[in-house]
Amino acid sequence: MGDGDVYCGPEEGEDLRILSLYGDVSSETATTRPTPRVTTPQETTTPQTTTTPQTTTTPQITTTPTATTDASASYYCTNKPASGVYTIHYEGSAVGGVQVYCDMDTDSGGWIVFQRRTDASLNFYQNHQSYADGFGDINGNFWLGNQLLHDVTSTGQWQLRVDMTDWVGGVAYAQYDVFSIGASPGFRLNVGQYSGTAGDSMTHHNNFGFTTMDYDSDGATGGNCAIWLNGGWWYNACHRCALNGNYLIGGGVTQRDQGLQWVAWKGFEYSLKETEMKIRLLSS
Ligand SMILES: [Ca+2]
Repeated sequence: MGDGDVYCGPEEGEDLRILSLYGDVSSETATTRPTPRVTTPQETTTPQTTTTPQTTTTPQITTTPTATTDASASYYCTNKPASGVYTIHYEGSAVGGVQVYCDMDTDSGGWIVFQRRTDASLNFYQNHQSYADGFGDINGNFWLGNQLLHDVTSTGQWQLRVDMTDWVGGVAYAQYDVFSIGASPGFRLNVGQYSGTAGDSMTHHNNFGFTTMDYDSDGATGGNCAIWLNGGWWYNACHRCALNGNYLIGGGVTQRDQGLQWVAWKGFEYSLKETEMKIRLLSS
């Protein structure tokens, strides 16, 4: 949004309220949906037989209790043989589980990836329901879903990691050893204990709800940060990081508050090339 531009209402993105990869879902309710609305391949890209609960011959000697009702590490991305799509189970998940992308390469692996930006192919200017349910392609650009984030992080202590790349080969990350998301509709952010190389831009957003174009829970009294920055986020008034804005092809230095921003690393006038956000169980 350039200087002087003011978005006074939802008209600018009206068509996006029903725009998703799954057709018009605006009349549905969250309770009727069996799984997050993230597209997944028909077949997982990696073998599952060695890690699924029914493989009773596999000794689970690390952190995996056998009780299937316990939200334990076995339900998430631990002990997977390689990065890829896996079915996980957790308290509140759909019958049959939910497919997620596990990052098994970064810092010893075990990460559930819940956001990825690599190009401009997916519009992240989505409404509250879409962010709750998730959208996109789990092997490409996607948001896994706020309801899943809440369900999963409600039990145990979780880490958040954000991996980022710039346009000249630079990489940086931010990690937080405290991370959980509150219940719908607020999906309030609880984050803390930063470490990493990118600088801490997330603590600024701690304790704020998730604001979308149609749900304002930010710290800005004069308007809606999700409209100003073109994507849902846990805005304060408004941001020190915002990774769900419009993807700017070519990226790099841009107008203030545009694109994918991590201010502690690149300032307010730089849009990143790639981002991934992921969570890992720190302790049950
Ligand atoms: Ca506001």
